[in-house]
Amino acid sequence: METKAFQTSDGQLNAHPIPWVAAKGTGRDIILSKAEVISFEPATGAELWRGKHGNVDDIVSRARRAWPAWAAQPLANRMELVRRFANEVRKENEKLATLIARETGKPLWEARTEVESVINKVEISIRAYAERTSQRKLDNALQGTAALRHKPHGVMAVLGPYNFPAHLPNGHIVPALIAGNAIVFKPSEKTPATAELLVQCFHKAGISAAVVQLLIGGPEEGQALVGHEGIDGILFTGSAHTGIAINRRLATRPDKIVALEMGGNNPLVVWDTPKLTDAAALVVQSAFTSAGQRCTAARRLIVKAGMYEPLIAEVKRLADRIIVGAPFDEPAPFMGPVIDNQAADGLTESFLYLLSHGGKPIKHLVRPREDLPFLSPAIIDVTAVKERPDVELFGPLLQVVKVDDFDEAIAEANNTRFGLSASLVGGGPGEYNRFWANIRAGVINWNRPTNGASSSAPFGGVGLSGNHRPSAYYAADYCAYPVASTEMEQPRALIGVGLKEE
Ligand code: UN1
Repeated sequence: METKAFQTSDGQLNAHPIPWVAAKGTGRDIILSKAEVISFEPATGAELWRGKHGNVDDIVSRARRAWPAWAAQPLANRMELVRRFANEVRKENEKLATLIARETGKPLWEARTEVESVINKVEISIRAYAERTSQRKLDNALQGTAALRHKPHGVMAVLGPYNFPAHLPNGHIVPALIAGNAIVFKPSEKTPATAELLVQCFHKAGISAAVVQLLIGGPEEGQALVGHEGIDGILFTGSAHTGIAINRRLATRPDKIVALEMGGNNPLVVWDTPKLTDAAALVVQSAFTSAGQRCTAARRLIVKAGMYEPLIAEVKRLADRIIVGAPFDEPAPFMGPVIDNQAADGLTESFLYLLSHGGKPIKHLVRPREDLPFLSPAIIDVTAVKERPDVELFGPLLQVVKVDDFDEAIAEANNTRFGLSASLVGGGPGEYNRFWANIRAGVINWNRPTNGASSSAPFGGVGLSGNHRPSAYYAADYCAYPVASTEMEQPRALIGVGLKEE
């Protein structure tokens, strides 16, 4: 199987000839139309939505004009308005869940959990604002008062992903609004319909249409937005490929705040445990939830040699039972298709690449229909693959590595430039302590899946997974900047030394 070397502007990222899956929006939507974004239902191929590309200059200048009044509102008003937004989403919950399911292909039950997360994010963000960025009087007894207060940056660009088209952009938008920023939201060109409905909920809640605006477009609009003088910050969730391009573009602009939530090549280590069924369930949940399209999905299963046979047998048995289906199928599927045919092609190619480089298939990647992006969960033992490509394979493809001792397991787990999430399943407290101390990742779990990170905790990673601006609970930190002030009602000063006699 011959794979094309992938040409990218950042060279080293894709030095390996494995395709960089779902890295950029160059799908058929863009090919079909340059003036319109068209989204398709992955599960049926039917067109779902189309809309004209927005005008970046117009949208940004409208946001700039609206921002000062929004920032000048009392904080309590802004909090009240985002709470109203939560109510609007609650009213539209079935409509929004149905739309997410249609547009991403994820099962309806899962789309409903996404809507719940959107609603819950509001109270969490209000708490986070108060805890992380509220006003504080500082101790400064003899020198007047000293205060710590936070100011919004101005107009924030939110660039969203397609895997959680409502929840993840919302996790930037809500904290940024509370802090007093205006928002230009550019969704993934694969999920504009969900974005449109989300933005309507903000407007119905009474937030001015100029304070939260939708920018429809493809990579061109994304790039124009990132480089726009009227934008004060970029809050991005997506691939490392695009995140690095944003970072490079703004390398000479330290004045702009950039928060990058990128991918992972996340390890799940299985050590000694008598609870095989639970261990297998954690593996399957971590690798195949959302058809593997989570930044936190386990990509690499690292197993102790002695556990290998029984664990893999149990994982395979469970994976064989997974129902792959359309979002509204009955009985409900565990997972839907991947986002589009291009992504399915890339994953198929990656699987074949690993096979032809010494990978041993445990469960083949099957694509029942050539014209639709449904993929079966796939598992491949890559222990014998000499150079394992350290890329994020964004789909239901789990690579397995067998190791002999715990040091080797940790080294293998850390054998990545990414560092988003990692889990240890089994082992005792001593092993977990070693794991926790030595693993490089922003989410480290024990006997829990690699995914499903709490919105009440900071969410981000090290290495290529982010730029040290964790989101979720810590999103408040990058939505406002601290201003330290010392203050007195009257000027009072005296120079005590170094003056000539009068
Ligand atoms: C995941 O667990 O796969 O609110 C994503 C957030 C995080 C996202 C988690 N809970 O940003």
